[in-house]
Amino acid sequence: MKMKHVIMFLLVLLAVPSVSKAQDLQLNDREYFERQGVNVLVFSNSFNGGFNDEKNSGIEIIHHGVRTVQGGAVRLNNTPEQWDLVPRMTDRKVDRENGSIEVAMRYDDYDFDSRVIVTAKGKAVEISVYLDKPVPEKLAGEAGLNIEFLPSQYWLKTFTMDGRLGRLPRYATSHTVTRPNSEKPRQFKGFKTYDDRGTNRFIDPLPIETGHSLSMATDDPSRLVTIKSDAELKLFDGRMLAQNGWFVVRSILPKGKTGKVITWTVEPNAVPGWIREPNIGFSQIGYTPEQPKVAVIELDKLDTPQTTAKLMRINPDGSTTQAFEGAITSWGPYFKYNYVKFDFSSVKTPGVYFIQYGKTKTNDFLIDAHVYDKITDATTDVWVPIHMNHMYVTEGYRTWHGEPFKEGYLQAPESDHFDLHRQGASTDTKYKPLELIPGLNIGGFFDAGDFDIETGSNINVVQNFIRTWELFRPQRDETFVSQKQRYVDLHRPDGVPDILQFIEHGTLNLVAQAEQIGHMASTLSNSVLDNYHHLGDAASITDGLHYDPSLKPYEVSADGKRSGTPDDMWAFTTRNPNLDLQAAGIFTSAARVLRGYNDELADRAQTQADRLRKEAEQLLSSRNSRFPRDAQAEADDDWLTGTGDGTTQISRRSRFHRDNRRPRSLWENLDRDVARNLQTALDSIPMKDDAYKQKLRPFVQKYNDYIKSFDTQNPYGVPIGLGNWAGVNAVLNFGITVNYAHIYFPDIVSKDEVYRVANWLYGCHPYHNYSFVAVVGATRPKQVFYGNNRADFSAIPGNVAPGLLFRKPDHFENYDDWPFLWGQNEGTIAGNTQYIIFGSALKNIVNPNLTK
Ligand SMILES: [Ca+2]
Ligand SMILES: [Ca+2]
Ligand SMILES: [Ca+2]
Repeated sequence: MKMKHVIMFLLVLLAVPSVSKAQDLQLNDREYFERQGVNVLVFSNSFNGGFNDEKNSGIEIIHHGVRTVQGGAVRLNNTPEQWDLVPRMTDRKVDRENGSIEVAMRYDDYDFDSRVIVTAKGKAVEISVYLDKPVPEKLAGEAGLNIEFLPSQYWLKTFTMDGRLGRLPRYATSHTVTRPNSEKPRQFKGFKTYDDRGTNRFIDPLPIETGHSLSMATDDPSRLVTIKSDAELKLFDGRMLAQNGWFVVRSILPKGKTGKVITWTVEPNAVPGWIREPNIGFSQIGYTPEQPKVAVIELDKLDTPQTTAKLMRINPDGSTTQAFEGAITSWGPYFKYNYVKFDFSSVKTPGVYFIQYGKTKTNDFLIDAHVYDKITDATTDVWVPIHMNHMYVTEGYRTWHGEPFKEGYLQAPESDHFDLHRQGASTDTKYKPLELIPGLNIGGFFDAGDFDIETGSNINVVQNFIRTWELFRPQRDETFVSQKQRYVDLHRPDGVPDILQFIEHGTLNLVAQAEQIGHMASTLSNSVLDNYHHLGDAASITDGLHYDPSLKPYEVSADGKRSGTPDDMWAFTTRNPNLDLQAAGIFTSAARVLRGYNDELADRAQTQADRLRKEAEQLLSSRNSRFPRDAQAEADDDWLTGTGDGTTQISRRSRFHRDNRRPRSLWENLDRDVARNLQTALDSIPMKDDAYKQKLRPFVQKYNDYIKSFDTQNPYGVPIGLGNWAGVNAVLNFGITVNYAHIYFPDIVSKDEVYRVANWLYGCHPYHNYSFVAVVGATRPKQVFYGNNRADFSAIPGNVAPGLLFRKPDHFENYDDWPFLWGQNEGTIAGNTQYIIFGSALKNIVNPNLTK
């Protein structure tokens, strides 16, 4: 045996006893219960994200490879919403001897503690709730043991409750009651997710069924889960309150009792001998003839790898022939799966192909010199114009949205905010709290799946468009934009390059902020939570009428211009000179770009740039300044204004030395961390002489080693993030730097490296092989994204998903039938415009004549 084979053989030997010997659930080394086809996780992920209930936490079941059950915990609502209170995990104990995991959780708002113990019992787990003190009076009848089932994996399937038959509905149509607001457990920070229209009552869903023995998905062995309890089980449909709700099973905790108060026996069915289908990762865009072509195949750890795979060609007459057969090579284990590779780089004949690995065939894809030609078109022609705020946006017969926020923006009062913003005690403006700040309802881009203008993101957007314009001058004109009519029409050329119009649109809002407020707002955002989670036409988020507190809620003034409904958006205006400095940089470069196209706006931008820069410098340098200096803001300002020089420029993420607050030089930063700082150095090359470029060479060499280091870190050769928001921004950053390193130093960073990130984005990644970009040219893009049309299980073309969300301890996930997890499916305006730079650079490398 060759060494590699010996290792493979040993791995198989090691893997077998721990999983397949016993068909009972076992507590494994990664601290979850496992049998073939079933993983039961107990607070491997706890409720501690930035947005309360992210449907990612508590007791979870990964059932035949799909995380279909989560949210198992003591909860205070029949069907918890995102902003309902979540318990804080105060302790977690793993008891290997008894095969159990104990979790202590606490609701600080109600001084309420409980413990949940999950114990393996044969093929089932027993879930028990223990109380040392009875349920607090206020929560009696409200606190219960809940667990949630993923609607898209359970709808249309059959269930039984105590033998009675039912079918889980595709759409929410069960029953609700209303109850007095005084009975509702408080929501996150006291916000309200609902507008009760003056009734003073909230909606409470009624159960679809109740009983003591529930089987979910009796018609699908891979989803069948049975729950039995002496306590009453209630089955609810969480979508009655919120489109992102799940099916909920719940037992109310008894009043006045302590000790073991509820026990459930939960048995997820396992399909005998189940082995996950191989996930063949490849680029759904396809490949150019000369580029490397390596499929990464993700295998169940119990699967035996094939020795070869085939590349099949689909001929123009519809017949299929074998184009290539090649060896499968082992990469090895990465988290829970095993990885092998199939290299078919030698196939260079243009055509339509698919991969055949054992019995698994992929969908078809192209090998052709032009596969990258259109990769940014959906993003620039469709996604970006649809996200233009304060405009009516139309496409053919369809109106994407009317003109939003016609009543403008009010000065935010001192407040905490549900989207992680804050308005300090001082407004730092001449406006009184809730006074109208004129002129802000112009220009700007919706943030992401929500509709606010995050100033920092909008600065990034304009910066990304300016970089794209100055580097590639794309003349593409597919969008009609009339600022006078406040009207955007897709696929209607108007004689002006669209990128220029996007720069203008972003600048219009940012300059208005500087002029009207005097400095940059942190955000222009919703004032009430009940219109923040809006899904639908952006123009209907607010009533378009000025808020007048002298009127009663829902009352409209006689002249039809004012209403008593407090729905107007707010401007958060606490001053941040670092943000002002960033804006000043943008204004200088926007003025440069807009000169000759919109001179009036160019002048206004330059005026604000000069004023903001001067005032920001004063604020930052004054001895008793309450503002810490932000090196990134200065670096961006340097780059954008073209004033950076290689000796004083500061890297994007570096910080000042603590001791003397002296900025580190670029070279010091490159010495410390070339991966983080090379992009800044590359951006300056056009302004520098040859000596600068020569001095950079050894750092580019080091960066090339860094690129190659990913080949041993994971099977996919790109940086893979493990955070609570999947890592597409880091991957795009990496891709942009690789592209630029290749453009300026092709003898060091070879052209082969620029395809790494493209492969990852377009389908060569864990979990599934769909393209993360809803892009032109891909055979199988993702179908659902967390865009503002997510309630329709749809996508806005050109969106870029964050991608693979990591769930501890070993699970990567990207749902493509459930759009509502923002950490894996929400494209953002900053990320999508970053993608335009990445894509423009890649197109330009592959086909230099393309973008002009
Ligand atoms: Ca936002
Ligand atoms: Ca245009
Ligand atoms: Ca209003």
